[in-house]
This record gives sequence, structure tokens and C-alpha cells, in this order.
Amino acid sequence: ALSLSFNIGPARPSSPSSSISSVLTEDTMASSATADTAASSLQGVENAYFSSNPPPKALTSHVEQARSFIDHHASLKRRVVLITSGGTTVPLEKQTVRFIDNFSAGTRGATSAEYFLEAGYAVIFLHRQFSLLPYSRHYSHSTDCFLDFLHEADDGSVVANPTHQEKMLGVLRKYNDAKRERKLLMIPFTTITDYLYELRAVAQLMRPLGPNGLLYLAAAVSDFFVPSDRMSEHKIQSTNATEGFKQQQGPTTIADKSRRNTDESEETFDNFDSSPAVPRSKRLIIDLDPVPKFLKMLVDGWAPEGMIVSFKLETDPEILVHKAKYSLDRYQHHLVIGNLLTTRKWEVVFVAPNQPDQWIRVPGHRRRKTFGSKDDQHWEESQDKPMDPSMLPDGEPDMEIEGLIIPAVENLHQKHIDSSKAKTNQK
Ligand code: PAZ
Repeated sequence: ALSLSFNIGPARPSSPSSSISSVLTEDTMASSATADTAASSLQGVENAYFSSNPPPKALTSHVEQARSFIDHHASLKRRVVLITSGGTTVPLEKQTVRFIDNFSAGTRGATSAEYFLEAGYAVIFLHRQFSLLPYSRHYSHSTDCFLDFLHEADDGSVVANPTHQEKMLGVLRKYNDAKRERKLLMIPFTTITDYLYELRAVAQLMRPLGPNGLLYLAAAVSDFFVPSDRMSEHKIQSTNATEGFKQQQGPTTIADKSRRNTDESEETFDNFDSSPAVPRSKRLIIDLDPVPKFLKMLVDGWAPEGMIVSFKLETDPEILVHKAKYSLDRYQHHLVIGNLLTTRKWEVVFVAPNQPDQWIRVPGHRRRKTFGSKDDQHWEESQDKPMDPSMLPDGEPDMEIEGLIIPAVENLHQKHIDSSKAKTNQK
């Protein structure tokens, strides 16, 4: 999950959402006397989150679409993968003008979807609205305008530009096949809360698929959010032009409160900068709660039999594998795919229980300086270390790394299915 860093004020013990954060601290989790207590506190966290943050408007219709999609493919005994893709937003206002976002364009998710479809899976593509989509990604967010892919024929009709015809025909055919066979369901989300509602609903619907279900969590999900009860209804103001109207009502949200907190003797939230160059009254302090650790809920409750693959993004090569292992250990799921921001299109590392770490790399970049090697002459086959990001070749790799990732995941999924079957037969 993505970490964001802001001026975060002191916790307010009385608010219901801060009770979520206190339940979530590792110390509290670790000190839980029994597994039962941990499970019920996790359930409490889940209930508190979903009862205090409203669902997306389209949830009911998405659930119906997903139910019918899953039923159809379950009846054909087809494998179904839920892919999450793109970044979640963190709105700062209910009528949202401003929000916090992240870098993810949805390339990993959209590209992976195409390879899963090719491998015979039915795909539920839970994606950030307007991020990259399978098939259309080849043309939609290109640096060329999509009109450059088109051409006016002699008879005045619009056709594909001859230089793009062959590739476009291939993409179009695959897209039409996926549509005709009803193998691709697209579900959009925007905010972190939308994402969690949709993820929970679809994961729960996938339970009847048992081990044939695969969850492939490539979305870049925010670690922090503004709880609904502390969110300003309207656009956060940058001047005191509305003070006259609002003063009688008193501050209603943290955002309102901190904006009007010009009297230094009052309770303050921005305790990080004791002598700010810009006066307190003109600054905006954003105070975020941690997002509940949904992976735990997913593994233990929402989708207990399906195979769960999460991604771990880092920027520091030194901590990538450690963080991936930590995540696997903490959530007890099946596979963490680690990747670095700068090298994510060149290499990833598979971290799975009881197996050596497996680096997957696009060919042609095997000989590289590994991260941390002091000697510039010391080039090596970097089997077990991240490549040095400063040695990254220019441009894009020659092939899509998802073309290697998906067969490797499929292989592990097959093992997961086989071992589930073996366990069932033993009973
Ligand atoms: O969307 P994209 O292709 O630009 O980036 C993909 C990615 C780096 C977001 C994905 O591979 C990933 O690591 N997702 C998990 C991020 C995290 O929450 O750690």
C-alpha cells in the first residue's frame, strides 16, 4: 500500500474514527490475547469503517453485474481473476474539489488483464475510473493523439492508419473475443472508500469459486484517508470571506476548524511547524486516519479459499524484499510481488511462503550492476538482488514483463488448486 506523508496533527481520542486507528496499531494487534479476540477486533474495525463511510452509488448495480458474471463462469468451471488496478483517491471534501492521488496509471493491471484473458481466465477488472483499460490502453493514453491512428480513405470513410492496421486488427480481434465470450467485466472506482466497498463485495461473491478464484491486487491503494465525519461538506475555503455567514454555526469539521483556528490559544492541529513562515490562518493542515488493513480482512474473511496475490511497491531497493516478506508474514496470503517504482517494467520479485525468492526480468537486461555493489567494474548476473535503478536503460523494455508474470502466477494458481483438491480428497 502507498504511504503518504503530510503534516498530521495529534490523534483525537474521542472521535469514532480515531478508535479505528487505535484498534489498528501493531501493538494492539500483537497484544490481543487470543486469535478470537483478534478476529473480533478485526471485525469491529471493518464494521466501524463501513458503517461510517458511505458506499459508492453504483455499488448495487456493480454487485449485480459481478454476480451474474461469476455465476456464468462458475457454471463453465472457468477460473476467474479479480484484478485491481490504478490509484485510489483520498477526497478532502464531500463535494469533492480537491483530493490526494498517486502516480499509478493502471499499466500493470490493464496489461495483466490481457495476459490473463489469453491464459483462459475470465477477468473482473476493478479499476480507477479513466485509468488504462485492457486493449484500449494501446491507443488511449498514448503520447500520440488517438486521431493519429486514423486515416481518411479515398471514399471518405475513416479507417485505421496503414502503419497501425496490423497491430490494431490484432488488438481489436482479442477485444471482440473477450466481449463475445463475456470474459471481461469492468468495474470502476474512484476513492479509497469506493475501492474497499467494491473489493469486499466482489471478493465475497467470488467465494463459491473456491480455489478457482484468484485475486490479483495491483492497485496502488492509499494508506491514509479523511473519515467521512471529519470531511468538509463544501470546498475548503482559502480566505475568510465567508466567516460572517458561518460563525454562528461554529466549526463543523476538522478542516473548518483548522481553517478558523486563528487564535493560538485554542486547540490546534498543526503542531509540526512552531514558527511557520506563512501564518497559521492561511495554511491548510490535512489530518488523515490510517486505512484499515483490508488485506487481513480479505484473507481471513472475504475470500478465504481463493488465491491472493498482492503487490508491494517501494522506492528503496534495500528494503523491497524485506517489506514483501513482512507483508506475506503479516497477512498470511499466497504471494507478494515486489517491485520498485523506477524498475517495475524491467523486474519484479515473487515472494511466496516456503520458497526461495524468484526474480522475474525481461530478457536482455540480465547483466546489470546490482544495487549496493561498490565496484563499478563489478557486473554480475543479478539473480537475487534488485538492479541498480541508476543503471536503467533509456525508454521502455522490449517486452511487457506481464507476459512473464502472468504465466508464473498461473503456475502457482494451478498448484494452489491442486493442493486444495488434495486436501478435500483427504477429508
Ligand atoms: O499502475 P502502474 O503500472 O503505473 O503501477 C503498478 C504498481 C506499481 C502500482 C503495482 O505494480 C503495485 O506495486 N501495486 C501495489 C502498490 C502498493 O500498494 O504497494
